[in-house]
Amino acid sequence: MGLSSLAFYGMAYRVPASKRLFHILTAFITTFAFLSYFAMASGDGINLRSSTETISHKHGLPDTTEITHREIYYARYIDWSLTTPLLLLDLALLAGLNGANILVAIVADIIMIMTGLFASYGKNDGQKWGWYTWACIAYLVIIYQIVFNGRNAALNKDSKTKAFFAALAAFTFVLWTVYPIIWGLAEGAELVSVDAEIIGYAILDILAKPVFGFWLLFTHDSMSSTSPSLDGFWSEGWGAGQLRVGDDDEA
Ligand code: RET
Repeated sequence: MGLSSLAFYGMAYRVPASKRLFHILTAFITTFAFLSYFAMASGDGINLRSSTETISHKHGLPDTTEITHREIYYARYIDWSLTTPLLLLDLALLAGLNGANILVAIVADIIMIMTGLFASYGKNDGQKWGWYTWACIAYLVIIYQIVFNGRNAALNKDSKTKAFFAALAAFTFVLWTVYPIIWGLAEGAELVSVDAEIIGYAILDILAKPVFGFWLLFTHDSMSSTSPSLDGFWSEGWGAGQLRVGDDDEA
């Protein structure tokens, strides 16, 4: 993550400021992920969840309640709450999605990650799967915005951009759908170990961030049509004709 961040900042430096939006967003994504992995590797951003489990006994013995513990890597959720909105922004800008739809997709995404975090700390199945359900509904809203509305918005773009958006959105959709499956098997049903969970998420994170980023930026740099060119403050700073400090004093 660290190396790909350096590569993305380097790639940003090589293009004019007006063409740097995708580079900067993508470099932020891997920078946040690098910091989150640094936290988890050094033992930060992890704590224990205690949940209660009811054990029913045969032969007429009364049910007993058992308390179980599992490590929760909450740094992941801080990372995802910052990086998944930026990933969606990359896709939405590529498709040319309008501002209202982008806002809905990003708010749904933040809801998905926050409710996912609550699900992870669920003390019983009701809390765990209740929060998980809200997160899945939020995920469906994101899919609707990016896949359905995004595809419609991309129809107004040239054929190369359209095809590129379709491929990148399909890649993202397939990858993102594996996250709730891992969650269900790991933090949810506890069918897989914490180690397997770490490996699963690590593979997905590498595909969803550096691989996504290199694909986006290399393709983008070779296709001038995909890049929104941002002039004004973004590339020039406040200059003559935009903000004239002290105008009132001179009058
Ligand atoms: C959770 C659990 C609750 C249900 C759903 C989830 C979805 C998570 C997703 C995460 C994507 C993360 C990415 C990280 C990049 O590195 C929170 C696991 C639906 C889609 C792309």
